[in-house]
Amino acid sequence: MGIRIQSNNVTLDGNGHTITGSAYYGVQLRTSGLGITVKNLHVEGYQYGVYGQYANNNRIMDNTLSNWTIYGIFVTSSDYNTISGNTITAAGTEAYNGIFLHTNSDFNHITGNDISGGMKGLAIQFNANRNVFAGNTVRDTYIAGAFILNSSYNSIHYDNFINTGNPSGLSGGLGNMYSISAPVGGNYWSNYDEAAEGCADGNGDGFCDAPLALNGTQDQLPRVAPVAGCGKPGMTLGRGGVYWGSYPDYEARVLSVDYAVGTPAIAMYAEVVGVAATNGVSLVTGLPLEVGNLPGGGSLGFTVQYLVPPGVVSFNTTVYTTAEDACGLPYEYPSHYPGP
Ligand SMILES: [Ca+2]
Ligand SMILES: [Ca+2]
Repeated sequence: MGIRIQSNNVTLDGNGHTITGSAYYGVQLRTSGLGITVKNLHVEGYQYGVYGQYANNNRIMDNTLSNWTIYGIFVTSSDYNTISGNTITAAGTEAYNGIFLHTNSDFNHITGNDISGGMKGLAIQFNANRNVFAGNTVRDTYIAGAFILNSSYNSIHYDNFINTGNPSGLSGGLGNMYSISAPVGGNYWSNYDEAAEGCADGNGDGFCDAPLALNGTQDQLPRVAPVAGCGKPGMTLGRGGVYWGSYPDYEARVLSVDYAVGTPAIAMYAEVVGVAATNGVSLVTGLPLEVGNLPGGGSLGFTVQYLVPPGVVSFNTTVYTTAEDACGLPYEYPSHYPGP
């Protein structure tokens, strides 16, 4: 036995220290574990690196799980957990899965992990639904990079699958996806990234022009090059024209201001969630205002209309936007909207 956590709202910060053993569990979350954080811990050996049962709303982050012999991270009947930034390395090809979401494990968010060895990098099985696996790298697995069995509405996108064979895919279940819409798209597959392997990118959009057939499904937008990870979008806001849109607008004192949101990294579903203004100026434009999906290096424009009281000749304004990064993690610019 390694470490068993039986209380809620506990943080275990390993601070880089190592626990070593060969028993069942390196770290075990039990008794309806809630709000537990396990981070910066090196778990060496054990059959299960981290094991959770009825464990919800926990964070397993930035740990190193090495030489586990059955599963790196195994959760069953466990929801809303964040599993991020872990390095998960199997003892050998006879170990099973790097991450295993088992029976009734739903709404887990798995990002930025580096998983290698074992039979499968990720397995989602037995009515485990609505989990997201994005921004991870899976390499050198014996059977599959990722496989979904009899589970529904899971999304596996924006990951790197390097030397993972190609029986990834699914069997049974509904609504599972190996790609979402551009600019995020699907996954990078090292066995489908060049013309000789069937991946041509004639239109230069960074996605293979033909989908990749997987077991029981497809990656609709396989990526030509590996992804670098999630990447907060790092949005910027530029101001364009300031003008009365029409004579009726002028008479009603409705002022239009053009803006453009730019980003060096992919930003999904960017939208304006709040606008603050001084000097009694109020907002005409309804919120939230959808900006759209921004590819990395791109920008999109939008217009905000203000109601300017008589006699006001200048005012300051702050536009608050939100977006998701390529892994679906929230991002706020320039900060959290404090409310009207
Ligand atoms: Ca290749
Ligand atoms: Ca293409």
